[in-house]
Amino acid sequence: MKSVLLDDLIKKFETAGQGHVFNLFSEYPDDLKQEFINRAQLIDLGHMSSLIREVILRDVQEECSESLMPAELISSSFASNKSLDYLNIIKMGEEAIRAGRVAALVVAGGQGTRLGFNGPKGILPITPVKRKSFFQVFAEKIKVAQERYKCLIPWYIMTNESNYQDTTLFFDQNHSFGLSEVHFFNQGLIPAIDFNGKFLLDERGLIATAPDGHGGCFEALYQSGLLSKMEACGIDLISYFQVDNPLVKCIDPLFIGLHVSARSEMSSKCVKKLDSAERVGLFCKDHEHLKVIEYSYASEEMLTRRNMDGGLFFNAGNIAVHLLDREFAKSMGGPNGLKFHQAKKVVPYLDAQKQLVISEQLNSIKFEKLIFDALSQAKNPILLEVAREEEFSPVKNAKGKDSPASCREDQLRQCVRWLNAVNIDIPCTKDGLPLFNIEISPLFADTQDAFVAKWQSLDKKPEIVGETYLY
Ligand code: UD2
Repeated sequence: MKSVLLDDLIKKFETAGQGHVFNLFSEYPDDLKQEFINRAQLIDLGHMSSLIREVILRDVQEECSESLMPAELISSSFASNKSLDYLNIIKMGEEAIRAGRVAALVVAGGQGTRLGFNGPKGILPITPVKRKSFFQVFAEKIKVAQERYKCLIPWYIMTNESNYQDTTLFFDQNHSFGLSEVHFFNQGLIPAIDFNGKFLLDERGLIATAPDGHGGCFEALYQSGLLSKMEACGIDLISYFQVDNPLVKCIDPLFIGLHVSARSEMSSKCVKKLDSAERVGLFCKDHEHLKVIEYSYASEEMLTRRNMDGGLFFNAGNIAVHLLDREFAKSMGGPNGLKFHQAKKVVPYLDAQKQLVISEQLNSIKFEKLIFDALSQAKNPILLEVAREEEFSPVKNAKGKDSPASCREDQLRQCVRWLNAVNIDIPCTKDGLPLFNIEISPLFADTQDAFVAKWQSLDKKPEIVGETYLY
């Protein structure tokens, strides 16, 4: 880089109070210098300065107003009653899918630190018998939907700069699991700061940055040109889910039908909370707006408040399954889109003596945009309550609750329920776990109704006498 341009860059950082990041620069080899400059040039210093002012000077804390009430929702009984209204909604959803209006979007750009798994979380083996990855499970659900509705369902996968390579390689090695329309896009990166508002240098001496939150998908979809591609091929409904939940219904005609019939711009699914401490966001109504208050920002009073009947007052848990109108997603990717939240984290950094410091205490602030903040700006949002056991078993931790083991158990219990629905009894432990592993591929059936129909269509029924894989 010409020295005049470098001097200009250094001056900009000095003016922003971040000139210290160049302290070690002269000692870097040329390739690292270039990488440093490339990353530094991408940073919006003006935006960062205003974010830092807000955080450091006003120490903005997340607060939730007292005017919150429980969110209005469509109960899960709507699906079980199979009423005429229900059948009409399903028909609307299926028409939208068949018309090629729906795409799938999975956010897989998180850093997955709690899981302690090195690669991208989506490639982790997660099913009980075939040890399929999250990505393969989702791919099979999308494939089944394409075959059922005779349409093409593009799949957009949000990665971040550090897991993009491994993720795309995994799909190449697996020939995208037979899907023809899989698109990857990187979300934005944003610098982390110390408690004095200063950028940090990471272990390589580059300005420490982190993915900008799953809410970064709006801007990233726009910047990548994928929103324009969607418009060109008639996609106006985006079925959004997270990479860590293999029970999710990737393409759900009921959810899509409700969203379309309400002319909604953004809709969400929820489950009844297990208990007041469950680490999920709380859906609530703030005057006429649907909102999610993240568990980490909610007051103890809000988390534990009870109804007269003893149930939780705020009982609708966010499972991070949304439906987005394409034009709404575009508007959320613009300057009036989502605000940044701040989270205090431990970020290893290089000190002035080029020593890598791994602090025992929280030493930095990361900024992230959260997709559910868009709900309060969406017209006619729909909140659909679903059965937890059928649609939600996230993998967050290496062991215990919300772990690969607990998720496999939830998948096994689902197989037992589906087999019981066709009068096949499976020997189980007192916890309802089958005495042998069973796995039902989405290619065999992706919902209980589909399983019953498929099973009844078989002239020769498979015998379930030991470890079984139905596909
Ligand atoms: C999220 C929700 C929580 C509940 C739970 C359900 C938030 C803050 N909390 O908890 O309310 O719905 O999920 O499982 O959303 N991700 C990215 N890029 C990022 C950050 C995250 O793609 O920059 C993805 C990540 O790959 C994962 C998902 O977003 O699939 C959630 O990640 P998280 O760790 O931010 O949120 P979590 O799991 O604590």
